[in-house]
Amino acid sequence: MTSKSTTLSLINQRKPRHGLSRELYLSSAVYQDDLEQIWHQEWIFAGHTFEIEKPGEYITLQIGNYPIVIVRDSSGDIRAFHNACRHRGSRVCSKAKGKVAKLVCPYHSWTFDLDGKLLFAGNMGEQFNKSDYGLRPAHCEIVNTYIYVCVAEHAPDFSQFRDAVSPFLSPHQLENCKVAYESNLVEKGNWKLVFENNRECYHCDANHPELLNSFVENLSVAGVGGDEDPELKAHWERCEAAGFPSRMVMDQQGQYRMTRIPLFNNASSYTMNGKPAVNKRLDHSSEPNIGALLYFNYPSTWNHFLGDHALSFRILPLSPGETLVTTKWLVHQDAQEGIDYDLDNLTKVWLATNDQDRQLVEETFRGVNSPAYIPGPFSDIAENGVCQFVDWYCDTMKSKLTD
Ligand code: 3BY
Ligand code: FES
Ligand code: FE
Repeated sequence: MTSKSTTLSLINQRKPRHGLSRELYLSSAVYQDDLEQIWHQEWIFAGHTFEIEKPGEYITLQIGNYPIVIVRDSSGDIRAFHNACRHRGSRVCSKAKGKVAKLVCPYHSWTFDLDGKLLFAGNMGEQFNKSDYGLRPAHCEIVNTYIYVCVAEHAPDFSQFRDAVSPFLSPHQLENCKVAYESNLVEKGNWKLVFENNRECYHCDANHPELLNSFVENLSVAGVGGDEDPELKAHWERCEAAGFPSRMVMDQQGQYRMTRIPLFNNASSYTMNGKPAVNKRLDHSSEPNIGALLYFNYPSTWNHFLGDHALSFRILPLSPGETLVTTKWLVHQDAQEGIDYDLDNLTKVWLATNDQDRQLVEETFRGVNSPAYIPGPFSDIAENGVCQFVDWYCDTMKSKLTD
């Protein structure tokens, strides 16, 4: 059997409302199929426009097998390129971020303009035509400062997601933000375990003491419902009256979802005491407590937006058993560290939570490694979100592998 039909039959063997089998987490053939069918096809969250504010500023990331560089060009536009030199293939930019006048390959100094054009290539002779060797572009779209990249030859439609998410994000004025702190964790677990873990709070009571000062999982939010919960309905109505789209929107295919939830005990931020960490708000509203807007977009990101700050999370698979989790704490660009916010106070809860989640993912990855592991059932009450993710994964893989 080819790897594709092996992956398909593993997916077809999954029992409804049960976890995935061990091979779907461990096998390098399945991992390659995940890359080819999902990571190399879908729109992947790369970073924020305000991370590359000035011409020549760039960030790099690895999307499966594809190294990518995203740069602001001299006219202020953001462009994504395959970070592989058109000479002999070296990565042109090897750092995570930087600022350059031109993109100069470290190997033989081929020099590309910020728009990707090849400007200089020494010793290539008379016949050599520089215009044939510009950097290869990747698809790039921006929605409310979120830069998304797609490495497929033909990218899927982005406009439906943009139209759905933009009204939710717009009141938060992300274009006035800066990154106050960034953390990068390599979790020793398959990327699907990382997203499964994120989609439930069944584990929160036993594992997230810091987060539970402010976060309470609304069980109807994780899955599909919501309207039947009077507290949530009242929260949505209050926030919408204040100009914040809030009522849950779930993509038909289940790839993305937005919803605004109330926090625990009237907390307004993810701090130890529930009070704002930053004394400059992102939005221009006088509504004292807007709770948290949550949005995820499979396979690469989940996000939280509060009154005083926002958090973006990006996951990138590194191997079957390693996933990079990048977290950014976003605050108003005028907020000054030490004056308007204390960095420890701002980051404490999610640094602790991320590390706890890393341990949960790693312990699960070790457990599913056992030949004796058999996928167990999901809770109908507390694991609808995980089931929704696993269903999306299986449906997506099935439809792509049978195309
Ligand atoms: O990380 C998340 O977005 C979700 C919500 C809080 C904890 N986790 C289950
Ligand atoms: Fe880039 Fe040779 S590989 S200049
Ligand atoms: Fe968690």
